Amino acid sequence: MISATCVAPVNIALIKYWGKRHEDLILPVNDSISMTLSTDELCAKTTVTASESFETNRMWLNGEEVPFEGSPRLQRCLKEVHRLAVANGSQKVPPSWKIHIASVNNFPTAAGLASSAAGYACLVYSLSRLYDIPLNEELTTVARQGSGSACRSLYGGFVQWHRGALDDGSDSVAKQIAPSSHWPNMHVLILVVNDERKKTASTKGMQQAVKTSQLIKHRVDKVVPERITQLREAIANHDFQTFAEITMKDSNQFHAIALDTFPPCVYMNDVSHRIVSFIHDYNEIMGGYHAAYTFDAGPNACLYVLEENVPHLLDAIQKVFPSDSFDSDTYLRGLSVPK
Ligand code: 2P0
Repeated sequence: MISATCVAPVNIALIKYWGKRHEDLILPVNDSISMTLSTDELCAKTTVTASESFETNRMWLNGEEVPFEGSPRLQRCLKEVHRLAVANGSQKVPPSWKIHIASVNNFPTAAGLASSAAGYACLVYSLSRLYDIPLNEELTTVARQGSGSACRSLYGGFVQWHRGALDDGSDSVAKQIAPSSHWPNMHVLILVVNDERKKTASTKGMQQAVKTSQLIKHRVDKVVPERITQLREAIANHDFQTFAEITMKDSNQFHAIALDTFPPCVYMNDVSHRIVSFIHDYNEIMGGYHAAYTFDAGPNACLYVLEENVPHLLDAIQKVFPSDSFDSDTYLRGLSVPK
């Protein structure tokens, strides 16, 4: 018997991935950029074990068994890992041995908090340790085939997922732009508005968007390429003003596309929109961008803020959104201030 245990954090996109050009290979229609959070906060922890005595491949998520054979994505990841093990000449695990996977998230699953990104990144990285495969761009193509955004969680700091041009997806890889030490005072506050499972899963939502949204074509051709260049420059120069503006605009455009999808996908709720207004008012009072919001496929807010501005912002949030101003199933709390 042989085992490996790893932890992988979530990543929060600054320029969003939304839409595929190939469903099975998970090839995106546009590049995206994210920041990976620190491992002490929102993360997945996975143990993979291979044994001669296991009769089938099995997986447990948060203690409950999930059907391994019923998940083409899990099977594809394992198949790709086997392929890389052969290509790398690794003989650590005999090919006939079956594996057991046990994974836990320390945050709500499928509530728009990037659980599949951390989950598949963690699975693929744990398998790479088990099979003795190096962490490199090729490994990101394996995580990508579990869940698109997972390829970005294999690296820390600021990461770009390149859409690539090839039909086989071999150039659709994640690359680190800068490690977290490059901008150590960049923090993220996560305001949990609602931790229920989202109504429209991302995979389905983006499929519908590609089919029905007219805005998505404009975004892919005319908007994202320029934003990628500008955001990379802003990160390189520690330029929070440009960083904040691009991040907020890209979140808004992603949700505009969700609404332009037919039937529409509504991920943000009234509390989310109140947070957007609050951040704009706050920035106006402060005389410049001191905080930037971004929302994924759910109502929860991620706020980017520099460390020196965290106490003041938290204080303002607590004044404007006292916890008793929400009904029982809607609440808001500052969850993390990771590095
Ligand atoms: C992102 N999201 O860039 C965007 C922004 C949600 C909103 O990546 O179908 O769970 O497994 O590739 O990766 C969510 O999509 O979808 C996502 P699949 P995934 O983070």
